[in-house]
Amino acid sequence: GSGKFFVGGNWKCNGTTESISKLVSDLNSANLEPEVDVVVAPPFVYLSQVKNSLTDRIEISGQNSWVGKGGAFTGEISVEQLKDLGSKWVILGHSERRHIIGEDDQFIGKKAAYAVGEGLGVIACIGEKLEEREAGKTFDVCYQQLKAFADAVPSWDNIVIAYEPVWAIGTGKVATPEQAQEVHVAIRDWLKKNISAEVASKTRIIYGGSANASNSAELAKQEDIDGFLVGGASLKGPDFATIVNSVT
Ligand code: G2H
Repeated sequence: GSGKFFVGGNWKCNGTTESISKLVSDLNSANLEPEVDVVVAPPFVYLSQVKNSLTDRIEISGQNSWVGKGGAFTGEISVEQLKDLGSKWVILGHSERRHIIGEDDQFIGKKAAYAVGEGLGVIACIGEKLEEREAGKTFDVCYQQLKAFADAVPSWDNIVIAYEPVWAIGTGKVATPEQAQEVHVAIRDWLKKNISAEVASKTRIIYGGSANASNSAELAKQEDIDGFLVGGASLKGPDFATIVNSVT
């Protein structure tokens, strides 16, 4: 793998004041391997609650951010506001935003460029749909989404790539370690050819899509899997801790 193992919990649009308070207290009492970067992404409205109650051992991420400086953009949250509340990261290009909300490659690239420029780390998500995999287009789709990030961002220092095959997201149908490894290698090769050997070897490539406490250890053994972006299983503190501790 490349650098420190990285595990993010993407809480998506889940939780209440009460359930999040329970989750935070479970995370605060969990034993987490020291050699892992751990990040959670609560819904915006709970960011302050989480920041004010969660151990500093775990960093905070936004689940999205506005494409530029804040202002008259009803319903949006700016990078500046995320930073103000203590976020170090933002998730961009998640498939739910691509395919349900309709964000396209260029818009996502611009968002990433702005966030990176303002000093926020970006968890840059890419991944193919089932029909694209079945049509043999997995690499093409991933390369196109990667290129949109690459064309826009000024630097790769603060970017983690999350490979999330859409058919594995929230479906319980996790990619096999071999399927994930194959794409992670392809992503690293793409970075080597198109950015630099240094970026290819330093950039963490994490896996997302039905990662859980029972399958993370096998996936984490793969040479090019540098961590996880976890949805459903990140809502349970002990399960999330198990995934964090699956570092090899
Ligand atoms: C993929 C993942 C987290 P889940 O979206 O980003 O969610 O683990 O629920 O498949």
